[in-house]
Amino acid sequence: MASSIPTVAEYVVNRLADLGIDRVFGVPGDYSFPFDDAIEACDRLEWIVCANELNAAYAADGYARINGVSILSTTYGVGELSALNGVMGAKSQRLPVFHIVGAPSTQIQRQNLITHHTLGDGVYNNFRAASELACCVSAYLTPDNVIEEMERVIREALRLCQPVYITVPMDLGRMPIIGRPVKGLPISQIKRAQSDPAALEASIQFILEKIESSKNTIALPTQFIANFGVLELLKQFLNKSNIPYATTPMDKAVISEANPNYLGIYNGMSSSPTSLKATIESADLVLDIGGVVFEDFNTTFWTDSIASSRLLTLGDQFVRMGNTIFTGIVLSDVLAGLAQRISSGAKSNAVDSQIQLPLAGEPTDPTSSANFYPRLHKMLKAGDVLVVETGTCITHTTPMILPDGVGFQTQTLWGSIGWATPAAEGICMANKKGRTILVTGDGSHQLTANEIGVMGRYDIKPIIFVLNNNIYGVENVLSEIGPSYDNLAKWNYSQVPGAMGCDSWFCVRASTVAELDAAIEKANTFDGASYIEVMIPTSESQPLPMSVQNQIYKTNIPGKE
Ligand SMILES: Cc1ncc(C[n+]2csc(CCOP(=O)(O)OP(=O)(O)O)c2C)c(N)n1
Ligand SMILES: [Mg+2]
Repeated sequence: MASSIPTVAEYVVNRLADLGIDRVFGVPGDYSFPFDDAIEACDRLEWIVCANELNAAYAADGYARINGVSILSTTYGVGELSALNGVMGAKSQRLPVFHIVGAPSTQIQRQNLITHHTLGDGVYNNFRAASELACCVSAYLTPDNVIEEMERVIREALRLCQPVYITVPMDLGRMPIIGRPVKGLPISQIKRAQSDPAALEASIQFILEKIESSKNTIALPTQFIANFGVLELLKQFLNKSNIPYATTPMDKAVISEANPNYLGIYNGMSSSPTSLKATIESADLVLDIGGVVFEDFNTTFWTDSIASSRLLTLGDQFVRMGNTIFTGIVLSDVLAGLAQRISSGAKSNAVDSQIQLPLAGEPTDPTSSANFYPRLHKMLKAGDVLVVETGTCITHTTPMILPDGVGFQTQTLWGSIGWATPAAEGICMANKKGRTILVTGDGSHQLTANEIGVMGRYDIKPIIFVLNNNIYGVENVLSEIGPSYDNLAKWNYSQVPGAMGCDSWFCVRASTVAELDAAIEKANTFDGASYIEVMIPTSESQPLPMSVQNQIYKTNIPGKE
């Protein structure tokens, strides 16, 4: 910090850095200069200046998925509003992103001066409600409230696992704080919330009894377990109990898929293997650990059917089975109690489900989904994180059984295309264990491809596959006519990194299986970023037959015939 007494802005960024954050994603702006300068001056934080605020928000989302928490810095009005879609996505996916925003000084406000980034109406809080909506809690800082306010918002962000909105007028941001600064702990050492002891004991007892009296129990662990920082407790519980588990697409690979107890992906009528739907829906007891999102894309249009009398949810601050509900309890305590007290279960007889997809295709064959995905699967190894965009790539990658230690990140619920490219940047910066491999459709990539230049600037080394089918393929499939609005502007994708200054990147277009094999081999050994454009026939994306579309859109919407 610049002086012994930090300014409000310096205090904020340093207090957040205490949580174990080493970068800030954002775009600077004059109202934010107090924050921008404080970030620059903080030797624990690196400024990652993104191509725009939406990209920055997606990158902060990605970084928080691996690191547990992140910082996004934008300027008043024009900046914060551009970030909103991304921050809202982080809210829906339950990620604590601290969104810090500088505002016009209170001197400007008191004089009622018309100033830039406003509506010219002399109102300075027009955007507050919009930004607040994307967060679980907000703070309006002054020199004398900043210490307490930071403790409050950090606590709430971690308790609720959602974004926070923090703003300060420029003049106040540059003033020294009043009071005694707090030196915080890294998130791994913070107890995020506490349970009522009696409710906790009753809920654990209830769960143990249900498991004890069930002949076959199946667990559905969720991504939220990782977000809440209690993955190790989940692993202890499942390892000790030997309860078999599956996940929904949104929760894929939250724990290892290379385990005899792993059953597959529960996705309603598209479950993988197909028999898994019946296996889960006929189980005596299904343990929803963290709160499964029974959403259309996560259950193939609500074709899930688990009787509520057999579904035991270990939720965020509650446990529920039918009408029995325990409240005032937190997941970490419930899982810790279960891990400690569950009886050891017999080892499963199931065989290790690791399956390598057959490598289809002759060297001269044109590239296609049929020959691309098995090759993608083959290159994966422990430490890798696969980041997959919304689009046809998600349907192909969801059923893949991933090797031990391979992570999988997607934005199933919020589903904002363009997310994956900047999110891969944030994930790559947080992922110290291995490679970050992005798979994106071309249409999605066009929304946020300018972030490639930022990746080059900060010298990160992702492996990027852009699937060029020249169409919004998945939309075309879902449309009965295959409309022209799903066609794309033709880009020469493999030239994009070069144009954006990524001079040392390995960039190539693969049109045949031989070219794809050579590209993957090079990416596997190259000490640098790789960008591989894979040609996929547009003809793969044919509209689904009307009968199937009717099934998707009408028959399975609850309450409709
Ligand atoms: C921000 C946003 N805009 C529009 C959509 C609607 N949408 C969903 S998937 C998709 C097309 C994706 O196409 P592409 O990335 O090329 O993947 P493909 O299916 O062709 O492999 C669109 C436009 C969305 N989900 N998010
Ligand atoms: Mg496409």
